[in-house]
Amino acid sequence: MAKTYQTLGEFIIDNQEDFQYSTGELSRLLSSIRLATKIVNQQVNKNGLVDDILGDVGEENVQGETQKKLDVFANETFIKALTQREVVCGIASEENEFFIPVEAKANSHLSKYVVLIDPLDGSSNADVNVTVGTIFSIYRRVTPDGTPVTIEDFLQPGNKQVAAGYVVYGLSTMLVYTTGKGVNGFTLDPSIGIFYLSHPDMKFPKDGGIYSINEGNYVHFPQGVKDYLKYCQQSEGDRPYTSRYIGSLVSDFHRNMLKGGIYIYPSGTNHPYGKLRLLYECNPMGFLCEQAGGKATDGYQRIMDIEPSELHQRVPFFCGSENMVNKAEEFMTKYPEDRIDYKELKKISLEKKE
Ligand code: P6P
Repeated sequence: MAKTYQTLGEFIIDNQEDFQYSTGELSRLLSSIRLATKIVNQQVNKNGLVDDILGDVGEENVQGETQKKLDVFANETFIKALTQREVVCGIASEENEFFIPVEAKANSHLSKYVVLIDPLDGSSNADVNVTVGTIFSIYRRVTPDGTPVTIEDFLQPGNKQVAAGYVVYGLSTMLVYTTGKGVNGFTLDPSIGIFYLSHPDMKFPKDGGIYSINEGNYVHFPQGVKDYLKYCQQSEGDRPYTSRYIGSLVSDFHRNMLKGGIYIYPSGTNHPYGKLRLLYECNPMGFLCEQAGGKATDGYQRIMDIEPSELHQRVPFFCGSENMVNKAEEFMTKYPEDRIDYKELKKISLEKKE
């Protein structure tokens, strides 16, 4: 594919008019994410060279996971980049228990966007030099402009997203995002700190031969997942399926989008609602997946139609090549008792808050 030499900055501006009511605010928001990505990339690439950035902070984040310094650094970098440029009115992060309201500076105005972010997804891989990523999701606020954000601005279904993207800090660093007009990938030239359009109009193959799942949890899987895995492993003829699992959603998703495949993190006895978070992992990756012609569900229903009930809510996640997700769902729907009732979860959550 010929190198287009179009930079991410030019692409954002050139496509600004695609976006309704665009006042340039979304473009500035995306540029803030671009800046933070470059700063985080620099630290990620120092792995093993800089003692003060590796290893555990020792504290636990809201997920009960030991926070690694790189997690904390990435989180602080994205929050700083987004708040200093006043391009958002609120931020929610995997690393923070509560959302962060952003106050407008003197004689300035509050942005109409909120961002939800997983600043360093798969960070446990960082210490062993395996690819990690960042995931972000952008919404227009639903409460009145100019007032402080509320939890309602964050608890929106994924089908209301205005933009979503990920960064994969791999052999090269790529930023892949959508504003609802397809998916485009940009590769960083670290020598000059510029992202170039390297993967225009990315598409999930309709079929694929890769399944990505942590088979170490096999005994905990719902029966439908066990049946689907057996289907993949016992398929006739030469083995059309292979298992590839990096332990980093962004990396597994990125490879499956380029080659064709399915990523599954199901519910199970060890994760009753799955492990992945709906708002800042599954919805943004689901938006990208659908925009690239793939399919993203919880094994039964479209992930982006789920009504969220909690900021750090977890859901089962099936995502990738459309025909592979459809086949997995054929097995899942034989067991309706494993389907999650999100309306009931929302009701319980509201009752708890009263
Ligand atoms: P497990 C990383 O923590 C993450 O959220 C995803 O990036 C990754 O696919 C998954 O969890 C790995 O979880 O339980 O297989 O280690």
